[in-house]
Amino acid sequence: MTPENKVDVAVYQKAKKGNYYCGDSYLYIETEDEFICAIADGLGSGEYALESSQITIDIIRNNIGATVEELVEKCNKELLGKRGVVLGILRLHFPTETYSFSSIGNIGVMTIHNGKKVNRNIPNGGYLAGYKRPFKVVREQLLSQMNFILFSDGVSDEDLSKKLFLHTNVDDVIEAYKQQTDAERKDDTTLIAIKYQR
Ligand SMILES: [Mn+2]
Repeated sequence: MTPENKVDVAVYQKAKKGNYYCGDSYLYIETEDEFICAIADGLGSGEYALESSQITIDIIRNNIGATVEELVEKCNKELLGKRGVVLGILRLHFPTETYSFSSIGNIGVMTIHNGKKVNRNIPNGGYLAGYKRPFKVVREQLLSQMNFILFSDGVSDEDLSKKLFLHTNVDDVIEAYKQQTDAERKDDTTLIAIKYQR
């Protein structure tokens, strides 16, 4: 984090046991006006799963400034005829002090304030593969200090212990996660710890 940044990030990522490719892709970018973070998980695993998840992430990278709604729709369009993906996008918008997120399929988004979960996303069912589908976007006020966790479905419910929420430092969140979870993964696993401070 440079002094101008408002957001700290730390990432844990590991491929499914025995796989060379991790089918999960992610990105995070901070600009003057916003911070955006996304995880895309290609259906199945291996090379084709990775291709679809990378296409999705590239679209988001090339459309900074777009709303979460616009990004989900753009990604969906580009995935027609390709392996489907599940997608989670979190966007912090500094000028309006709001955050918004959406999850299509099994990407978890959690918001944490003062060591307590504020919000666990209600994922929209299904996945993106080019077909029009309705989806919800949650939009809330951004408080002066908040933590967020984005994670793919390689993260189990038991893995999300209370301990993770007590840490505000992002490196401590990742360290706590590593200590309590198995080194061998049953599925591709991505967990991103995010801290916002005004
Ligand atoms: Mn997965």
